[in-house]
Amino acid sequence: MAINIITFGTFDVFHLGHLRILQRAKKLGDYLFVGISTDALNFSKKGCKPVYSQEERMEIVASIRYVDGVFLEESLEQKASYLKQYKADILVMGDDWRGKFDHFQKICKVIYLPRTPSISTTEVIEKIRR
Ligand code: C2G
Repeated sequence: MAINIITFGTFDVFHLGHLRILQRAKKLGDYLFVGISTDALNFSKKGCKPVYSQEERMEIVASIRYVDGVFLEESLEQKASYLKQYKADILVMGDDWRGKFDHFQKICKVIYLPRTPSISTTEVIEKIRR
């Protein structure tokens, strides 16, 4: 039986940290599905609009060779239904989310992978600004 992996994120100003979590997530199974935070969800979480629109972020992530499908994550509360819809066997998140998704362990396995050090969208934006 194929193993389905699912992960979520904004993936704004796509960088190596994003690429590496997708690569490592894909290695854990056969199919990788990625929920991309909508612009509205991002605004509600972080109080600002992403640099790239949800359509642009979806198109970029969908083109990554480790990714088999993308969809929009409209709200954090719908996570359980996304996990069921995509028949997820494993939910992968970066360890900045450690512990936050443990309650989904009744639906699927939950794995937190270490973040790639020293890179973030915020830092890239800061570097360009300077
Ligand atoms: N990431 C990483 N290394 C970095 C930066 C990010 O491994 N240096 C991972 C994060 O841990 C996350 C994924 O890349 O798993 C996407 O990162 P973000 O776009 O920052 O995602 P976020 O806004 O935290 O959205 O429902 C959960 C949210 O949608 C997660």
